[in-house]
Formats: sequence, C-alpha cells, structure tokens
Amino acid sequence: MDKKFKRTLVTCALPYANGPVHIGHLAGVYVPADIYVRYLRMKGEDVLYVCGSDEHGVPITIKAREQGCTPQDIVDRYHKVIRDSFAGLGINFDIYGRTSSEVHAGNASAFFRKLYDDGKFITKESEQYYDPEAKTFLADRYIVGTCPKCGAEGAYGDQCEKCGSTLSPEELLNPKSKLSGAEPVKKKTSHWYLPLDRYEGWLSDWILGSHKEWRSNVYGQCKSWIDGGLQPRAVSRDLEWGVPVPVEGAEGKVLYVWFDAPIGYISNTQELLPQSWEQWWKNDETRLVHFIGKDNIVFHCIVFPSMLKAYGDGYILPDNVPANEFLNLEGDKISTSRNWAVWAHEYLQDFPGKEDVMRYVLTANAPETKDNDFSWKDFQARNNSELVAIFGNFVNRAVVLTHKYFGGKVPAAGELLDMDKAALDEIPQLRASMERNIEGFHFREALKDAMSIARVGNKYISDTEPWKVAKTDLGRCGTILNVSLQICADLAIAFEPFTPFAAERLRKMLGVCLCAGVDHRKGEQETVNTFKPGEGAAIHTVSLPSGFDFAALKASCPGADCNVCLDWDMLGKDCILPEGHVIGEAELLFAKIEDEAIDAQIARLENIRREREAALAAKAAEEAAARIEPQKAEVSFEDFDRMDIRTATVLEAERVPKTDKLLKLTIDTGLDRRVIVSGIAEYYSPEDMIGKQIVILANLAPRKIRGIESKGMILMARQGDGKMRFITPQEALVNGAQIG
Ligand code: B3M
Ligand code: ZN
Repeated sequence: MDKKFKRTLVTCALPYANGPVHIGHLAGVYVPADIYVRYLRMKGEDVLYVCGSDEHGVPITIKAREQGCTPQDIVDRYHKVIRDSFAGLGINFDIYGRTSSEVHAGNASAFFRKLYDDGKFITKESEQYYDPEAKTFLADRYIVGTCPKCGAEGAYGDQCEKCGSTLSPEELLNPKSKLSGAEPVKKKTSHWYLPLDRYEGWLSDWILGSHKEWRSNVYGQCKSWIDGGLQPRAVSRDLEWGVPVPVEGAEGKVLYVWFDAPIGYISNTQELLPQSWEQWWKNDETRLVHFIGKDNIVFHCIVFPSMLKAYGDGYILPDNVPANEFLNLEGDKISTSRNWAVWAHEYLQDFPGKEDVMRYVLTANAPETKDNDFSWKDFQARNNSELVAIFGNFVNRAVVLTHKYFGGKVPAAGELLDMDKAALDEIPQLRASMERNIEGFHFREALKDAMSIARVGNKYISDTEPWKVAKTDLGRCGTILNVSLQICADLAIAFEPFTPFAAERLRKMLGVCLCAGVDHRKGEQETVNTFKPGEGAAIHTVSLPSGFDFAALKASCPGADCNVCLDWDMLGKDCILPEGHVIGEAELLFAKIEDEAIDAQIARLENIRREREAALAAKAAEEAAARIEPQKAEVSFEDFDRMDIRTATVLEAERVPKTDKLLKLTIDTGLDRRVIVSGIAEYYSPEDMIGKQIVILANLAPRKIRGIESKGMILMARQGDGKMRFITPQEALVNGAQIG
C-alpha cells in the first residue's frame, strides 16, 4: 500500500433489498472486494469493510405493490436473504447495515440540510407525469406504454426491456399509470438539484488529471461524462418511500435514492464505530476504495464525490473505484425479471460445502475488462480438473504420505537437490506477481498465480515420486515431503483470499493458524484475541478501538514461537513448518462434482428458457392474429353483383394424394353436385368437413388443380396469423340460397 495511507476503507455497492443477489453481483462486486480485504488483512493492514442493503427507491415500492405488502416487509425480507447469502459465502463485512435505519435517516437528512443551508442546491420546476386517479406523481418506473423504438408493449418510463433502449416517460406511446391504469397527466412540481456543472473543472482535475491509474472502463466512462458536459441532477423525488426532504413545504417529497444510498456507507460506518468513524471518512491517511458494478460508475465517481466536495468538512474521496463489467449466464444476459440467474441463496442450498467453488469460478471468469460468461459445464470442469485434480490432489498426497512414513510429523529436510530448489524458487516470484495483481485489482491473474503454486507442488510430487523413493531411501523421501509440506503451507496462505473455507481446512490439516489481522466486527470493544492455543486452525484476529499493532498481535499468538501462525509475509519463505511439527489428519480439500448435479442446474435453466420462449411465441401469435389487413380498393355494386355466392353442403371429402394442403370436396350447391379442390387440409380433416354447410363462390372460372377440375371456391375467413375458418350460416338453409 502507498506509504501515505495508514488504513483502507473498502465499501461494496449496497444491494437493493428488492430481491436476492445472484452470481453477477457476486462476480462484479463482492467476491473481488472480499479477496482484496482478506489479502490486506493478512498483510497486517488495518481494513474496514462496509456494506449494507439499499432499502429505498422505486423498485422496492413496485415490488411491495405487486405482492400486496408494505415496502418495509419487502426490505425486511430481502435484507435477511442477502445478508445470509454473503455470510454463507464467507463474505464477512465488518458491518452489513441498512439504509432504513434511524442512524441513516438522521445522517442523510442532515447531509441534505447542510447542502441546502449552504446554498449548494438549485431548485427547478418541471412538468412530470401525475396519476389523476391515484393522486400522486409517477416515477418513471410507474409509467408503462408502447416503446417508440421497437413497438413493444409494457415498456417502462425509463427503459424498454424488450429492446434495451433508455427512454424518458415523454417518449412512451399511450402512457398509462401502473398504479391505476389511468392516463397520466403533466403537472408542475419542483425539486432540488445538485448543479454538477459547477464541479466539472474540479472533477476533471481530480479524475482525468490525477487518476489515470483507474481501470480504463472506469476512467473512460468518467471522461465521457465530463467531456459531454455535466447537468444538474435532481436529488429529490415525489414519492412516499424514502428519507423525507428536511425542508419546510417539501411534503410528499423524499431524497432521491442515489442521494441517500452512498451516504449509507458513512451511516453504516458510524453505526459500527460511533466514536471513531471520522477517522475512516475524514482522514487523509485513509484510503477509500469503492467496489461496484459498471452501471454504478457515474454515481460513485461523479455524483457522490461532488456531494462530498460540496459538503466539505474534510471528507475523503475514493482513491480507486475498481468497477467490473457484467457476467452473463450460459450465453445470455442475467435478468432478474426473466429469472435468468443463479441465485446465491439457492446455490448455497444446492451445493452445501462448495462455497469456495463458486468463489473460485467467479474469480477465474471475473468480468474485469469485458463482459464474461458463466456456464455450469465450466464450473464443473474448473472444480474437477483444477481444484480437485491439482490443488486437492497435491495436498492430499503430501499429507497422507507424511502420516504413512513419518507418523504425521514434518520430516527433516536433508540436502536439497536442484529440483527441490527449482520448485521452491518459483514461489517467491509467484508471490510477487500475486501482490502486483491484487494491489492492481487484477484478481483473475492473481488467482492464476495462486493456482500456479499448486501446479508447482503437484508437478514436484509427481516428478519426485516419494512413495517410490520411500522403499529405498527414507531420508530422501523425508526431504521431498518436507518440501511438499512447505508448499502446502504456502497454499494455505495464497488461497486464503480466494477459497477461505478450503484454506481453513488446509490449516487444520497442517496444524497451523492464521494471523488474519484486525477484525472490526465487534466495533469499539476491547481487544478480542480469538486465538486458542491447541486449536491449530483458529483464525487469529483482534479488534481494537484505534489502530493496532500487527507485530504485537502476532507475537501474542502461542503459535508464533514455533512459526506456525501464518501471515502473508511468510508466503514463499524457507521452511514455514519446522521439523517435527505435528500435522493433523488428511481431509479432502475439494470433492468432485458429478454430472447429475450439473445436469440438474442446466435443466432448470433450460426449463426457464423454454417457458420464456413459449410465452414469447404465444404472445407473438396473439399479436399476429390481431393484425388486421387494410381495406382493399373500392369496387362498384355491379362488380360485386357479378359474383354468385351461395350456400352449399359438403357431401364427400378426401385428401388429394401427395399433398399436405388440399382437400377434394364433393358438394351439393342446390344447382348441382360438383367438386371443389380447396387448400384447407391444414385446418380441417376430411371428417371435419363432411355434412357441413358452407358458403361458396359458385361462378369462379373452373381450374384444374392436380389433375382435378375444381368448380368454384369455398369462402373462408383468414386471420392475421393465417388461421382459416370456413363460413357457415347461422342456421341451416337450403343449399343454393344466394348471398348478397
Ligand atoms: N443499490 C444499485 C445497484 O445495486 C445500488 C447501489 C447503491 S451503492 C451506494 O446496482
Ligand atoms: Zn423497445
């Protein structure tokens, strides 16, 4: 870390509490943030890790309406689901707060009030859609209509989900209120705006001038916003759900969700650390890093910093904003409304004990520089051929053989041969690469480095074959296992950020603990040292009111004396595990994932795809059927009168051989018995037709069809989708009755 910083504040985008989180969220924001935090903590840095639910905004009110409950019910439900999903995946924030908390309401309100009092807002009157029946202004999402771009029904006032276009409510054709179905009317309303144009020069210097190191997707988006000229942004809304605007005469108005949500980072910090929160937010020695998805870039790089700048009072700005692109699922965009997602809470249920596998696969495929795809086959392959076959297999061989030949004690290392040194020498290089990659937010590359350590170990033990050497030279076998066990200990460190559950199992096998640095989850309480001597696998953490001394923390660990309290600094150092150190029992680090489990997931998705396609097809057919052909050119009465249209009855019917469409019908026209060949076999079978009274054009010139003389034509009604039905009189008439 940069010398000028003493501590790091890591925030993760606050998920909207209107639904569970899926793998797109995890890959984009939470797994990378967790890797980063675990890494820094192992290095002995003081990190505060903050997240929470975003509990305001229109989608929550819409969901509540759909489900016939209150917005509070919705956020209560999803707050728990999301919080538990994170915990289940080992993503342990110091605090997972809520923007519906009282602390936050007070904070957001005071924040607005200060900007208001300091004259940092402008007010603007505008015309907005209003529902005259429900007597309320309509947020964009509450207005639906026909998309002006693609013609789809049900497009929202801000977006068409069919064609993806961004819309404004004014552009919708036939707008309707989602609340009452009424046609919305324009009504004047006034709102507060943050004039971002005033911050343009400052933003340009700060981001474009001094943060050229930001990821190119982030930097590029900021540049195009700034170059495009910034506009004032409304910070209030006409809505009932949210933090009320703390100004006289602002009844029925709340803070815009994107105004209050980022303040939630501050509120949550304050809730956890009521005495010392300012050290995290108003101290230049704190490095602030926001982990977000690409759709949140403008809010975190332009809007929130402008809010903090306007506020003044020493608030720090983000030092980096590593935003990811999007993750797709089996080749298709993840979509909550289409249920095209792998939901975190369902994954945890379907794959118990496999939390690490998802973390691993999402990191290996992280959409860091471009959108990327998740597929279940790839998930299975990465588990079986990387985690199981390389990492797990290597560790298992080293631990099992140590028990077999040396009674579970680390054997002495004799003289190292070149091949031993070559294997060990690779590790410091891989460690250096990991450090560069993690500190540069290149987590996929860092994971490759960690996996390379496992590959080195696996190749080393395969090449040296200690199980064979044991028969002739037990001393040499001991050396090989000593080297192998040191590499296992390296893996227990290197994989802690990526697969923390497996790293913990590995530490237990090796009889070591981890000094995981500071843990702020207990807030400002006294020091808590969770290390218990004799429990080799314990994670060794501490919670202190202000700052902490990593060296002292480590020294307080009984495992430190004999070198078995791991930390990042030990990775790649000679001889982590001393000779004679007792290791634990062998345990499988990873288990194979069978086809059945994968097939079940693929079948679930295929089902969703099929249902959706069927629904779309049904809708398209309905629309086609409703399509009405334009009127034909005018005809005179005489033209019409020349047509001899009459009733007739089908006497016989049969298919015309070797055709799909034609029926040969023998009919009684009242005048005669004749044959008509008609293209209705797609719609009617011969049995359907026999005995039916129909209407025919009797004087159509005869034609030969497939060698059969056809005299006249059966009148049919044809819908827009091509479906045909014959015309029959209301009640039976004589054959030959004239129509006209
Ligand atoms: N809830 C948007 C999102 O989940 C929003 C993030 C807020 S971070 C302050 O995409
Ligand atoms: Zn559209």
